[in-house]
Amino acid sequence: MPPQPIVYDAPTPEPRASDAETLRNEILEKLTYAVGKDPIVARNTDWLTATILTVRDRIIDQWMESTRDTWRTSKKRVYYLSLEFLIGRLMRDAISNLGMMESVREALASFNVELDDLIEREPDAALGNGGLGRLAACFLESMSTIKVPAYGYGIRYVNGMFRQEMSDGWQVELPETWLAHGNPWEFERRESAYEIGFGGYVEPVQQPDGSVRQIWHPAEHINAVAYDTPVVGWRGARVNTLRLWSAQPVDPILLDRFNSGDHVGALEESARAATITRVLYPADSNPAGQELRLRQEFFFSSASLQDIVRRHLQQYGELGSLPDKVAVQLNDTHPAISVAELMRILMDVHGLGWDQAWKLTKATFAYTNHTLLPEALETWPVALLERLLPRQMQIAYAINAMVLEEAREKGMEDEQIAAISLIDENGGRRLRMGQLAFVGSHSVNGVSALHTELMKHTVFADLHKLYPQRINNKTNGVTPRRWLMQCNPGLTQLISERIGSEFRDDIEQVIKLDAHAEDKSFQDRFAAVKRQNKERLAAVIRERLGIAVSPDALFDVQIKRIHEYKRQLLNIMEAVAQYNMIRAHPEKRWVPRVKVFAGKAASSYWNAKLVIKLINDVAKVVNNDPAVRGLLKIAFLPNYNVSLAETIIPAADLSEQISTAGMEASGTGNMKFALNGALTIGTLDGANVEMRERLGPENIVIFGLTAGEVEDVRRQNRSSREVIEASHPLREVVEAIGAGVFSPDDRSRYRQLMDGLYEHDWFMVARDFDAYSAAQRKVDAYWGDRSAWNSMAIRNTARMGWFSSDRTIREYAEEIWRASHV
Ligand code: B1N
Repeated sequence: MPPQPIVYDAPTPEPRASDAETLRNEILEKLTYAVGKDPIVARNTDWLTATILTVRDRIIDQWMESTRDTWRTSKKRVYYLSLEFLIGRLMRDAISNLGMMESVREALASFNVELDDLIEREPDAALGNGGLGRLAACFLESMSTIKVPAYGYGIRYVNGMFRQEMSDGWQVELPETWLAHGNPWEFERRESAYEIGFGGYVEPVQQPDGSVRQIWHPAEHINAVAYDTPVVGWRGARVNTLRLWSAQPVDPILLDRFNSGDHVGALEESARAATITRVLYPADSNPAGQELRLRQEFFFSSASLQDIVRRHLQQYGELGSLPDKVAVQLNDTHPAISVAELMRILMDVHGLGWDQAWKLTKATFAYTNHTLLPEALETWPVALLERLLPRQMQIAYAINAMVLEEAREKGMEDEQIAAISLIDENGGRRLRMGQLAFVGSHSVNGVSALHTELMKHTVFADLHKLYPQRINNKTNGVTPRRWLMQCNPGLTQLISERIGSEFRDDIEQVIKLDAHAEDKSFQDRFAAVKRQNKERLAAVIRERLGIAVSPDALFDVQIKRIHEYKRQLLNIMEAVAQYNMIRAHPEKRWVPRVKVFAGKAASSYWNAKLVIKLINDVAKVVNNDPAVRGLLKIAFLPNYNVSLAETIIPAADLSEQISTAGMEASGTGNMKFALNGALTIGTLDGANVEMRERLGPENIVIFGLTAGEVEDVRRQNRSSREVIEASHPLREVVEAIGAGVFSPDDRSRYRQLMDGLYEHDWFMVARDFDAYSAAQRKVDAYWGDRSAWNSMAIRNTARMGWFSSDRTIREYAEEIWRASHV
């Protein structure tokens, strides 16, 4: 296809003004003509839609300008392929980034509508599980902010992350329907549709020049239709696109089957297509090994690559320059099949030879690893791939042969070669997606310094020997717009009063606050902001749980997915120990604490669900025991999501980051808390290690085994029995929970969970217990000197600027993508 000429001086509408008066008129116009509602009967959801449509117009002006700029300047485009984008609500983010907060508020007030009420009405776009999906969302925002021309590519799930309710303290999962009232942010692009094949066979076809081309004849075809959402950077610097694919049948209805009376069969294809993009797999850090998941992965990979190649050809007319103009980042192995699919597109569709196709593929892709948990490393049965994606499997075999040949030439032994092989031969042959992504990329990165080092010595040890330059580190970050400026306006205001406003444009400037950490009057103001945020959270806890908590207590928070390695169990067990101590020693001066938990468990993860129940069981006893005198309160807030995090994080005094060392790749919640002035209690795991370096060891409470020590204990296969028997408080807790003290309705409910700690303490809950307890008492002591506490809190905020996703993205842009940015 010859490149289409692009006309750059095409007419554009006048950019919209954003004063309150103009906004008022336009909101009314949208409400009337787009929503079709009379303001007399309009509800908040109608006003919300009208407001979003009004704001959206301002974004579109900048969106078109950004897109044109990339065409005009021939800048390299970055494509972030991710099965998850946990973007949450978009309206406040957009309004705030466009600097329209006050004018929108004023415009709405003239109709007696409260902007904050509308903000609360917007559903969360929960197209992700946890950290990995939220990281993708922070990255999108930062790429717009620092002006990297970028696209996010993912799936438009009809049902995102499930809604969590509690029934008698147990988690129940309900479908989440974020699209129920329509989605005013998205643009359906019917014209951007691609056919995605599945199944069928591969036919070698002799070419006129004597070469042989493999032609895939899929048995099944499904259309991928694009839905675009604009992503606004800070001060509207740039607007990038989040392009989500929806599966649609090629033939919506098979008329001949319908006419012959087979009414259900006539819609079969339609139903099969719809299934692919219907629901997000609610699995965090453990793979969902079903065929539908593989279909999702290939579906969005293939659609994205076809789109990328089409756009490149349209502008440049040839494929040799692909890696100069295109960088594709694979967010974990979920899009790893892309390596084989791009090879197929280059060779079978565009006729490139193997060597050139391989060179271009490797130079185009980069891969981010997010976990080392062995059970989380994706592999797919070769038999399934041969049936569903026969050509891609053939290519994977050929890649494998080439890599193993290279390894042998470099003198590697059989054992090492087996470790490198893309095919896992142990128990049914499976394709290892991590290995495929590794060999098909020029860069492989971990998400914290520790995690990256562990990658080199564990899963990728042998590939690292073969390609020693490939592994690199990019420590995660979070966007300070959402995670400071928007969620904590009080603190943001206070900071700018003290050090000026430059930090809004360059978050690393918050370091200037450091000089004010010992200033008593500033400490008081800092504490006053925290107190206000705690009052807000206390109200939420009262409304949702009927539990009264005092904002004067220390708010101790653990919010994240429920997982054994994250050790919510350690936290609640320590709370039980504290409960025992308060009752045993009523004469002591205990620090009043509110323990806040929130998080979802994967639907099939029994132990995680049991821990939720345990937290609720312990809460019931502790919260209602008069002997506790309100000194300890436990609150499990249901349905944790991005919006709830935005309420909880600014209100935290203490952030729990207590994973078994070596198991949390990075963590990003840890960064959000510290940025908002919470002290961290944590292990030397993930990014906690780098936080300690930047905060100074005196401003973070570290405890427990190191990753190396955990490895030693495991290697020696040591039981935790002596540990439990040697610690009186620990033994008391294990025995009480195990005997059913907190579950009188079912005394054996936690028996196995507690028994397991003696011989199978894989997560070192027992082994780290005393150290954790001691660390908590150290926190109590710090809290006793409130001025010292406040100065630590200020230093946390001041020194967290480096953990901005702007910094992370700058590193990706310079060191991996070689893409332009500011
Ligand atoms: O990715 C985050 C890290 O900060 C966390 O430490 C890490 O646990 C998280 C399979 C995952 N790793 N792996 C996943 C998610 C969904 C799925 O289906 C694995 N999530 C992480 C960002 O780097």
